[in-house]
Amino acid sequence: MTEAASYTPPQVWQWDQESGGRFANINRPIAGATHEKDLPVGKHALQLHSLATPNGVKVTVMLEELLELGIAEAEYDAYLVNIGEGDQFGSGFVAINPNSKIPALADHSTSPPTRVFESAAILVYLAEKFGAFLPTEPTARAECFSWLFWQMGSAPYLGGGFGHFYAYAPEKIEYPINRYTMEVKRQLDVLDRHLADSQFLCGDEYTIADMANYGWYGALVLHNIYDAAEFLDVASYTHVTRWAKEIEARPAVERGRRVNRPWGPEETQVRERHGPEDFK
Ligand SMILES: N[C@@H](CCC(=O)N[C@@H](CS)C(=O)NCC(=O)O)C(=O)O
Repeated sequence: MTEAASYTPPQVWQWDQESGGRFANINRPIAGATHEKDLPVGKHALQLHSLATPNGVKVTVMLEELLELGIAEAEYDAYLVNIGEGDQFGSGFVAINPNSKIPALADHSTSPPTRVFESAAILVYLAEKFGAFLPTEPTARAECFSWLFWQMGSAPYLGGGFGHFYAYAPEKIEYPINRYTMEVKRQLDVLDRHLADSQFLCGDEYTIADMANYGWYGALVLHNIYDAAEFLDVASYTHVTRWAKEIEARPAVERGRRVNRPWGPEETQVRERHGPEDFK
């Protein structure tokens, strides 16, 4: 093992604003708004404020899947939240998500509007509102919730742990990279073993659990996030790859991945989405 720089924690931790790293300019040890800024409100009942990261894509995929089923009430306005610029700390955004993270949804079909934050809560809210992509039979519903919340508990080790130390930290430190690589490979193996015998995460029914897990693990095995595909040997997780490819071939997923995406080829970006014409 390589030598890590020694660090003796002080008695009481102090915020060092110069601590560096890719997200140093937005990381803070306090919550709340930094500036006054109202959110725009479009013409549809559902107002999404998001960005096409793995957590954001889960929700835009769900909304596009609902529209694909012909549910017109699932039409939505999607506004871009530039987290690198600190948009998530504007007063309007904090009012719908006190945790200052995308995605956040406001449903204006209720009075006052219903706010929903945390991607899994949004997926469940939409699934229950429209009666789709969430089994009603109790055993199947429990399996769906299990894989949905497995994803919510697991992905922070992938993103905040592995991704941070492998790709974003100002220096490569062997200890955390080893620790989180071990965990991410274990997670991929959990999925791979399960998907060896199952078309989707909850049997042969495509559900919000697949959408949530595809956002993260689909990006990992198909899109080389963190530039780590080779390092993690993602190609060896053949069942995860088969499952992710099957999901990615769905037209709603193709559209959902593009919404609120300010990067990649210009013609694939749909920075704001207000109707189907935005995909042209
Ligand atoms: N558990 C949350 C995580 C959301 C999250 O971490 N969002 C990130 C982008 S993927 C974000 O908004 N980060 C901005 C920040 O940390 O200031 C969810 O699933 O909705």
